Order: sequence, then structure tokens, then C-alpha cells
Amino acid sequence: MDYFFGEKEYFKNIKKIKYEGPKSDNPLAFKFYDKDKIVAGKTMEEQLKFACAYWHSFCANGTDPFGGATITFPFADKDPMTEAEKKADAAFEFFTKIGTPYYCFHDADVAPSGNNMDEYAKNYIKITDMFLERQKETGIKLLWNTSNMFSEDTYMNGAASNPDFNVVQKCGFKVKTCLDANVKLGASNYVFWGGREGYMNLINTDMQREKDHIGQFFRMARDYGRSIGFKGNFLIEPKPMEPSKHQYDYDAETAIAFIKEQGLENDFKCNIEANHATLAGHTFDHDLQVCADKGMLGSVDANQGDNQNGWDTDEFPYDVYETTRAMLVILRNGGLGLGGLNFDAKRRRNSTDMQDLFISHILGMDTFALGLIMADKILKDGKLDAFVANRYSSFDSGNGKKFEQGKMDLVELAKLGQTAQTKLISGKQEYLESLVNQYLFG
Ligand code: XLS
Ligand code: NI
Ligand code: NI
Repeated sequence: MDYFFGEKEYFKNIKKIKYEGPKSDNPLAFKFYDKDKIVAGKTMEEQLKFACAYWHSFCANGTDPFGGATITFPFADKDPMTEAEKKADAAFEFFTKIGTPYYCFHDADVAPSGNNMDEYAKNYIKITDMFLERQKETGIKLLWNTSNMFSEDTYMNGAASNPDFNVVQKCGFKVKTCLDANVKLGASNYVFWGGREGYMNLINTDMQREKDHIGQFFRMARDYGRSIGFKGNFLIEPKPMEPSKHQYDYDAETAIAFIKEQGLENDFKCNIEANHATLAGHTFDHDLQVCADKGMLGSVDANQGDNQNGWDTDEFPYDVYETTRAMLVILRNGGLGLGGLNFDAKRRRNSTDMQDLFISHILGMDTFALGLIMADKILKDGKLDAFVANRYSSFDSGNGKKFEQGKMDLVELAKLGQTAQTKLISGKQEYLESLVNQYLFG
């Protein structure tokens, strides 16, 4: 297979990245991600379903609130549409070389928005037609696409929650256009992340009215999507804050409550991002487990936050404890279904070599591969699950079982409580944590 598309090779001198094993000192090789290796009954590639995020890998140029671009891309061009085409070729070259079987994008990442909605749609359709060709050539698939309804000034007061109906109409145009592309490209999911769907101060906000408008908008999107043949999942990506002070989809529990309140539970699930869970004051595995317990685990934005900074740093994951615990939830859930692990992650502003784009993905893929291997080891050994099961065993028979099955009333429970003998039973947290160390390093 050729590793470049269009007129030229953009990432010159970088060949397809291969597995070389943990002893390799080649920075451009996988140390742990061996795509064809079987772990827990499937290949690593099938278990992990990695996706590359277009916005971080091909748009983010290092700009931050204190300084401009540090990263230059080999597809830069004076003409925005020509640049978009070159970028698409470079992107597919990258996906092929790094070996992510999926990709994800916002409309704004891939094509210029033009001077009006017709130009926006024309540009977007042209580029996504190109994507379709590249998908056919490479076998790379679209995990999800989404509409960026947070960057332009138009959305400063919200997207579907905007107090001005004119803005909501524009959102309708964008999401319809994006759903058309989604079906054309055979995507597995469609994502809504509501960066501006929240508020800064209650003093000017009718909160329930805004939430109901989002619900109405989502039902319209669902009905349209289904009418044009979209069979995948719609996903809400929770985040507690940034850019809005209060975002309506704060965390997994909040998003699921909203999904149910709005009658969307048959079509919507969650896309859980590690760094968003930690910003909400949870751990990554907490939000994954909340979704798994409710049958709402749709997909994952795989990244890592910073323990000291209170914002979304979107780092490539390197913490194997965190990925092990995430993969425990995912394996117990029987996998991610239509979802995958999308690297919503960016290399640091001062990681400016073109190689760093590859190395950062290698780091993330290796870190999740290790998490998968470790989680499989833990589940096969069974001590952890056996401990937890035993911890609740007083509900497995007798009166405990009667209680769990709802066959007892408070009077009967109180009668038992009159003479119940309680004792202090250790939760054994440190023992279990040291057990995890043994699995990881033993
Ligand atoms: C931003 C979000 C965003 C979504 C897609 O914090 O993570 O990148 O994943 O709009
Ligand atoms: Ni995300
Ligand atoms: Ni993020």
C-alpha cells in the first residue's frame, strides 16, 4: 500500500510505525502495542479501536492565551480550500503510518467556513467527499464527527441553548449538514460536546428553558439522523466547565439524567473524556463505570489531565495506572461496542518536531496497550473481582437476598435490625492497591 495520497508525501522520512517490543530504543516504534496480538479474546487493534483527533493533530498549532503558533504543518497553503485538501491528504498519510484504524473531526477542522452557510456546506461536502475516497483506499473508518458550535462569536451565548432563536436555526443547518456527511462516510457515532451549552451567570439565564431547547434540538437531530439511515449512537460528551462556567452536561451522571429527562435514552449514550471526568472532581474510571452501569458507555476520549492545573490540558496518556483502571471497566463492559478510544490529546506546545506528532500517538497507544494487558491479567487472576463479590455476599442469600429483591418492608428490616450483630469489616484498600502493583511490576 502507498503511504501517501495526493501530490506528495507530507511526513517524509517517517515510515509505517511498527511494533518492536519493550527493548527497542527506536522512538518511532511501538513498545507494547502489537496490533495483531490477542488479548482477552480479540486482537489489540479490535479491543482498543484507536482514533486520531483531526483538531489536535492537524489544526492545533501551539497557540495559547500567551503566545502564537509554534508548530508549522507541511500542508500550509495561502488558499484555505487548497490547504484543506492538502491537510486531508496529510491526515490520511498520518493515519496510515501510525496505524489508527479510526479518525474523528469537527466540521470546522476540515474545511473553511466561507462567507455564508452555502459556502460552508459546499466546502464541507467537497472535503468529506474526498474523505470518502480516502476511506475506500485505506480502510480507515470514521468513529465520529461533530459540529463545532463553540468557536465562532455567533455561539458566544450558546448553541442550541442560545436565547436567540436565529442562532438555533444556524445550529440546525450545521448539524443537518454534519449528519448528512456522517451517513455518507458510514460513521459509527455522532457527537455533541456543548462547550457553550451552559451559562456564566444565572442573573441573565433561564436554565430550564435552555435545557429544554437542547433536548428539543437533540430530538430533531435524532429524528433526522434516523430518517436518513444513521444507525449508530448519538453521544453526549460531558464536561463540567471551560469554556462555560456551568456546563449543562457536567459529568456522566448529569448527562444521563438529562438524556432520560428528555426521552433520548434509546438513541443517546455518553462519550467519556478522561480529563473532563477529572475536572468534574471524579476519576476517569468513575465516569466510565457510571456509564457502564447504566448501559450508556458509548465511546471514550482518551487523554490525561494534569494533577495540579485546573483546566483541560488534553495530554497524551502515559499513566498506566489510569489506563489499567479504565481498561478494567471497559473489559468488564464487554468492550466499547460502536465506540473506540479517540486521542482527544495534543502534544505540548514545545514539542515542535514533526516526529513528535508520531511519538505522542505512540506513547498514547502503548499506554493503553499496557492498560489492556494489565487489566486482562487482573481479570484472569480474579482476586480483585472475587474480593468485591465477597464484600457484598451478605446479600446473596437469606434476608439480604430478600431485601435486594424488594421482598421485605421497613418493619421487617427494623425487626431484624433490633438484634443484628454488626462488626467492623476492613475494606482492605491498601491490600488491593498493592495487589495492583504486583500485577503491574511483579
Ligand atoms: C473539548 C472537547 C472537544 C470534543 C469535541 O474539551 O473535548 O474536543 O471532544 O467537540
Ligand atoms: Ni473531547
Ligand atoms: Ni478535552
